Amino acid sequence: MRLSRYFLPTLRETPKEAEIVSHRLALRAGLIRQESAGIYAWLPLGLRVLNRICAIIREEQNRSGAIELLMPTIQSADLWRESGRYDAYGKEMLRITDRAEREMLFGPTNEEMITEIFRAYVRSYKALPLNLYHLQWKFRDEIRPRFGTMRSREFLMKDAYSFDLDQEGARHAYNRMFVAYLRTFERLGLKSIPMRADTGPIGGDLSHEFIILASTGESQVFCHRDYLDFHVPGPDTDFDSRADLEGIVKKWTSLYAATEEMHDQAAFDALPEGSRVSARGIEVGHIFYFGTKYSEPMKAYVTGPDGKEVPVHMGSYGIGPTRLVPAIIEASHDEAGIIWPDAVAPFDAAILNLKPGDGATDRVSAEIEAALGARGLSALIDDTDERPGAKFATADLIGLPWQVIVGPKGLGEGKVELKRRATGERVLVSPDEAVERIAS
Ligand code: P5A
Repeated sequence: MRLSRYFLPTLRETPKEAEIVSHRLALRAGLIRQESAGIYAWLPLGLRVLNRICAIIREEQNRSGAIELLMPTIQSADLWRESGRYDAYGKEMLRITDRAEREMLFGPTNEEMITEIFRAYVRSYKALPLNLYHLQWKFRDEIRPRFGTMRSREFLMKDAYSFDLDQEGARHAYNRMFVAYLRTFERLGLKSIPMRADTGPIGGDLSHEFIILASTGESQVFCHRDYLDFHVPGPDTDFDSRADLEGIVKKWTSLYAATEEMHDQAAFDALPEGSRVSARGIEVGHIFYFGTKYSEPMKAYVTGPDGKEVPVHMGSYGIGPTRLVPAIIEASHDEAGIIWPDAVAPFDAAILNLKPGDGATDRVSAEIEAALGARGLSALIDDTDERPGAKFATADLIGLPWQVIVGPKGLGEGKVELKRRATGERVLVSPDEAVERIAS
């Protein structure tokens, strides 16, 4: 992709309204634009990151056995009256009336709708276990939307919903998501810690928030330091093995870890002093087991092996992709800008053509892009007529993992400069060698 033909509206000035670094960098690097309070447009570069995050989330959901569908954003109020949440949800729910005066709403979550879909088709325990998920926009009329897409009113959520015959089955479904979340956040370059959490308006009594430690996090959290070095299960994890998953979850819940609402100061104080971590955290995922809270009032019953009808046991499991973008920036940046982890970078490399219009720099820049493309990697060529200094600053700001600097002087000796954004390390190499190093 050539920058001169792309749409990358970067800002030189630091936007005044942005209080935290991820919000400042997301605006300056041209990832997002605020359209109303807590409502954002995703600009091309930001959308590429969001799409890569969603792709990793999908892979790990699918690996764990969940099945993707897509439910609408607009829901009927009657559905929410069945569960009793229409009134309980309060002002956070955006209520809408259609032309026929029917009461509708912009979904803040989908427990009711998925329960309606389930009960319409499933009658027997033989269809279980079942876990259905989607990636869909949500709206919550938050009192204080802030920090850009970290806490917005309109936001993307991956929400999964599990259905099981009994509590034991539901526990396995919970463990599947628990492990899938550990893997997902690790692949996104983040260290997540599952913490006992309050269930709020979703309900139930078993719940974990997945927290990323960050000084700008909105929640106060408490945990044992050893979690920071725990091993995350590999891709060969057997998601059908109840014993294996139980073992992993036991280990990951064996030490103290709680959000402020669930904090037990005495238990925390009992940890050796050097093991106590009391820090700010960002909630990037939240999982719930709530049994028959929705299936009973909404009559989602299945016939068990003994011929008896029972309400199905459910859980729900959320990840916030539009929150993950700033969470990753909080975890990975320096004074010059963003440092994208390889797995989510909007392009794999920036090619800085220091003299556009020069036959050799144009040709070599295009050749490097093509060679990277042949290896399944993407590049953004800066072919604008900005000064080299401005090109370096933009490249550091947008934070692609590699920079290939193509100038007439270096090319005279058959070399380009290759810079690793994360370490600042630079080497002079041939164009072929640069491609090899980026691809390896
Ligand atoms: C679980 C899935 C739920 O809504 N119902 C379906 C359950 N859980 S939750 O904790 O309320 O939200 C799940 C995740 O969504 C993200 N999130 C947000 N992201 C940006 N702005 C917001 N205002 C916002 N609210 C929730 C979080 O990542 C959260 O963990």
